Amino acid sequence: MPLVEARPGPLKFEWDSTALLVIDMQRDFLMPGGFGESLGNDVSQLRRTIEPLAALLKAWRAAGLPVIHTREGHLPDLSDCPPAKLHRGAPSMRIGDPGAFGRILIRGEYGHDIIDELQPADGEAVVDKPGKGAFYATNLAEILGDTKTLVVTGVTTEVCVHTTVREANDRGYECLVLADCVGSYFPEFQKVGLEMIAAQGGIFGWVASSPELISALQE
Ligand code: TIU
Repeated sequence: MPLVEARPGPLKFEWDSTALLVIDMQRDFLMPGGFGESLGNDVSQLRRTIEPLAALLKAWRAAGLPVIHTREGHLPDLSDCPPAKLHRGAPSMRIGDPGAFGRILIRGEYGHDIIDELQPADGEAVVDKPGKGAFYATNLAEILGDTKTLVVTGVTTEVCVHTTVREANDRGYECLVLADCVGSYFPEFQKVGLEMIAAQGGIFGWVASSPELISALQE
């Protein structure tokens, strides 16, 4: 049984019941000039995840293991976007407004899609989600089938990654969050967000880094 060094302790799992989740690595969140930046955020804090994630994807695909990508976004008529989400805060651009990369977080627009560096490969599932959590209003649980362990990556650590890990935890999955492959616009949230997952004996799961998992893959 493979074993990965992690916090709060080593995680044992089986490759054939493990899937890689890549959360919301979308242009609107990661590209300079996009929605994330319009909220006043420093996108470089997210962009440092691109290189390690690309390396992980390469090793993961070489091993023939499943990859599931998610994208946060809404239908063009915004019928799946609660007004509370649409009107929250005071961003200079709102969901559905025209942005540098098309209408912000609208399915089918250039900005809604995944960044070039991490484009899904043929056959990999892409789950479109209207919420922060990847299980809410999606068929993710069906896609996962008998999967027991989720390797969780993507952005942002304290928002969509955390919400998804919490949803997964309540649904009985073991989550391994890779610190170098998740990113927050806020360094302090990155640090504390990861601590919150592994605290209390792994209250939401485990935290490791991608080189450790890649080594286990190649053993
Ligand atoms: N994917 C995701 O985390 N959506 C967000 O809106 N994150 C923020 O941190 N704003």
